[in-house]
Amino acid sequence: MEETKTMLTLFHAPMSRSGRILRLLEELGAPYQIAYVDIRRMDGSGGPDASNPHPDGKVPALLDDGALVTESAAIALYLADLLPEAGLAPPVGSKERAAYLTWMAWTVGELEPAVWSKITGETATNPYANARYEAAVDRLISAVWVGPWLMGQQFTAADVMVAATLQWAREHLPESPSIDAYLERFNARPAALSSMGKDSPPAKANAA
Ligand SMILES: N[C@@H](CCC(=O)N[C@@H](CS)C(=O)NCC(=O)O)C(=O)O
Repeated sequence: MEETKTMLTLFHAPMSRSGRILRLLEELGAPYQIAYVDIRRMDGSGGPDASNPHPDGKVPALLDDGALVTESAAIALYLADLLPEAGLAPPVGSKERAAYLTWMAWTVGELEPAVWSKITGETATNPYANARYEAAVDRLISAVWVGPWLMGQQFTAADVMVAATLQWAREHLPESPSIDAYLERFNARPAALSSMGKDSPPAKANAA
């Protein structure tokens, strides 16, 4: 069989959505490099970085030997399928793929917008936004209550997407021992420590 050689580059900014792809790469055990880039931050700091190939100057962006993938969910799907031996994605064509793809799309299509509507206060003034938020919370809690992972015993890239979102969104969600226990399980995995250590660029050695 022909060996696939791939050079993956993750364009990453500390404390941002690219952290979940960094975590996924650590979970996958893939050889990759990180290109740390600047981004425009909500507090007005930062700005688009000329070295970032993302068309909107955002992160994450992934280059695989010149092929550019953007959008967290697309990158996560791409990577987990690229490295099937890591076992983080059910095989294409399998029935397990149904739930897996659903969770992937749900994270960016429902969970994230629901949390944002809570953060902006829209849930307090707009009943539709509030109902959408409540539905996302209910679905999340009933999934993680069963556990240990979204797809039962199998930890998948969908858990990385959901749990990494929960890491920053936790304070905007209701009290729930099930969510907390799910996050604890996620944070106890070995890749948690290694990805955390790479979130910021290595400090430059002090001049003697
Ligand atoms: N839908 C995109 C969102 C990416 C995104 O908004 N990333 C933020 C960081 S958390 C960013 O790069 N912002 C810079 C900007 O808006 O210019 C994804 O999931 O990849």
